[in-house]
Amino acid sequence: MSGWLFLNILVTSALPYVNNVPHLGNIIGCVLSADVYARYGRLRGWNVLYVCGTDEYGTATENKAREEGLTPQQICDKYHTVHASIYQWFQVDFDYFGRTTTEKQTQIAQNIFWRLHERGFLLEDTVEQLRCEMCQRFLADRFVEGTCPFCAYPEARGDQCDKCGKLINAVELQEPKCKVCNQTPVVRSSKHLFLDLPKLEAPLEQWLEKSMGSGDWTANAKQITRSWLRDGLKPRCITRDLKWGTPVPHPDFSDKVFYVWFDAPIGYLSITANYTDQWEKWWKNPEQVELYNFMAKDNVPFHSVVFPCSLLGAQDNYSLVNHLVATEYLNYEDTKFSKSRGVGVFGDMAKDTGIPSDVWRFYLLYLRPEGQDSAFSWADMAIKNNSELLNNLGNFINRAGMFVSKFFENCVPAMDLQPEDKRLLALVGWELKQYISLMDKVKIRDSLKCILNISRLGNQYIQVNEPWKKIKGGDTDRQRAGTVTGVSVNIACLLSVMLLPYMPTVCQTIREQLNAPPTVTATMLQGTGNFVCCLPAGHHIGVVSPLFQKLEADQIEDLKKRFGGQQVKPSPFSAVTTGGQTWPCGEKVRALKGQKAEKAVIAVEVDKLLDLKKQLALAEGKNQEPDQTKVSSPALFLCHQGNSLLARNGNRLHLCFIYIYI
Ligand code: B3M
Ligand code: ZN
Repeated sequence: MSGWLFLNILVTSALPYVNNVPHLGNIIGCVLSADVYARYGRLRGWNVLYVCGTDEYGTATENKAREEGLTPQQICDKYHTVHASIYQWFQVDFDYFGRTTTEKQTQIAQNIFWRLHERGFLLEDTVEQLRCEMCQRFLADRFVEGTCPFCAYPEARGDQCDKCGKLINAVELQEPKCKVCNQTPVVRSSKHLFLDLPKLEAPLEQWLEKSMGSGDWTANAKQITRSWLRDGLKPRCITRDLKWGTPVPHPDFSDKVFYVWFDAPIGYLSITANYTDQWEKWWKNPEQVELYNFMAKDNVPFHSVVFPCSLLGAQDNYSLVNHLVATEYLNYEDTKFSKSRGVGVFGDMAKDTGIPSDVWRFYLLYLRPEGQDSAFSWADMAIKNNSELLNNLGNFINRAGMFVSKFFENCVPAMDLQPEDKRLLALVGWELKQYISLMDKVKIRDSLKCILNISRLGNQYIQVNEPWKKIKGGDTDRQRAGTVTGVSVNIACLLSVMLLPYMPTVCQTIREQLNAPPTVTATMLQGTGNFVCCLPAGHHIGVVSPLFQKLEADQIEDLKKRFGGQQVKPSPFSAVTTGGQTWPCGEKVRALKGQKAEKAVIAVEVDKLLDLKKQLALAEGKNQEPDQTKVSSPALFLCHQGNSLLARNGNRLHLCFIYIYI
């Protein structure tokens, strides 16, 4: 946030793909992070609009439909509901959670398309592609298999060979086969439209300089964007030979749809349009709107380069991103989340653990991969719950409330502030200011620490002053017990306000227990940012009870077994097992193949190996095309130092993502 001028805050979370159940990494990467910021903005009294929705078009949906024997529309309907209910359970408070398969999406996407066309920002080119006549469709690279033209491996994919690791152009595969029906596809050339990014590069750079200069872009977002620009932009194909997509309105391309990455970000606009007729006040009003885009880092180039170019080229005074907030990756225990391998905790499982939604939110936000990768761990979740929530935060708030109810008949006592109390309030005030300035800069994980610091200070204060002893003493002691109790319960009240973005239910419970007036939020966070006494002497509080429960070791072991996917079984992937010997990945694959291991087991190792190769190639500055299905990349070769990603060997790493998605 730059100053106080902009009070219309438009918050978006990357639109999750509809065809999967999101895992914890997906949830913290976008919807939950954006939710905390949106809630914080509302707390501050800003005019916030938070929109999100499911990203529903594309091959992945078509394939899922085939897999489940449903139509693409049925798949979208089914999984849209799954997503919506997961986010509801996590208390993600969207103003509107929509979807991309709507009439408004078609209207707005086609309008942007025509404007780009009229202004000469689209190019035509012919592309050679494989087409399966049996299935009557062009084959996405991942849906064709054949013999590798380099190493003759018979099961090479259309984009890459799993044996030699070389990138392949699908039309170069020998004896290609359609993965769905096993027929031989034919090479067809097809005319496509490209967004002329080179022509838009100058206005883009001009705008980026301004936006990055005044907005809060995370370091990774700036770096990924700059690495794209450094090599110069190339025209980008925006059409695909598919059925499940927004139709291209141009008569020469009437059998095509838009490429999902051209289409999906337009979803932000159409979802808003489905929410309100006034959508243009948000999306065509750059002077009065501050736009915050939340996402995981693999989505950055589409939000900082491709989509802004579409909007700039359309020349319709669109609001462009002012703050691009990208997380690093959340890993699961010591590995990656993986849908295909069933590893990790998925959104629909969280509620079945019996651990409250607020505790899940707390732990994910405490871990938020802000600036560097982090890892979810069951054991650590128990530790953080027991130490930070139960012993620190919950303990302080509960003691403060209990003193009022037990020693002062539910009535906040008179306070006569001594230097020691004033010192405490100054420290609390400092943490509050810190919280506000970190939140303003979207440092969500860091500002959570301010809350925990305050309750730690509060616990020490109670410990030193021992009101439970002083209450039994003479008048002076009793008065001192009163002051300490009154100060503590007011700090507890402040904590409830600061907690709201993170733990909305707990916040509400504390307020009920303290019988806090509804005006507390306005008083505490919309004013000067100084600590204010909201529960004056004489205020009656409600019924106080503990806020958190201990997570026991055996309980967490159980949960890990039930919900941890393959991690808990003795796994051939996690440790190197063969003969107790340590195998580098490549050897391991060969060994497994030698042992005629299951295809799926080998595939996992091959995946790891390819990932390593990819990281290495990136580290060496080679340009590779990452697999668009990857949710996260391993931190194996990456370490984070300050603002720059460095390879372990000290080479500067130019991150470059090129996604081919059809
Ligand atoms: N659905 C990719 C993802 O979920 C994509 C984001 C679209 S944002 C407009 O990572
Ligand atoms: Zn086929």
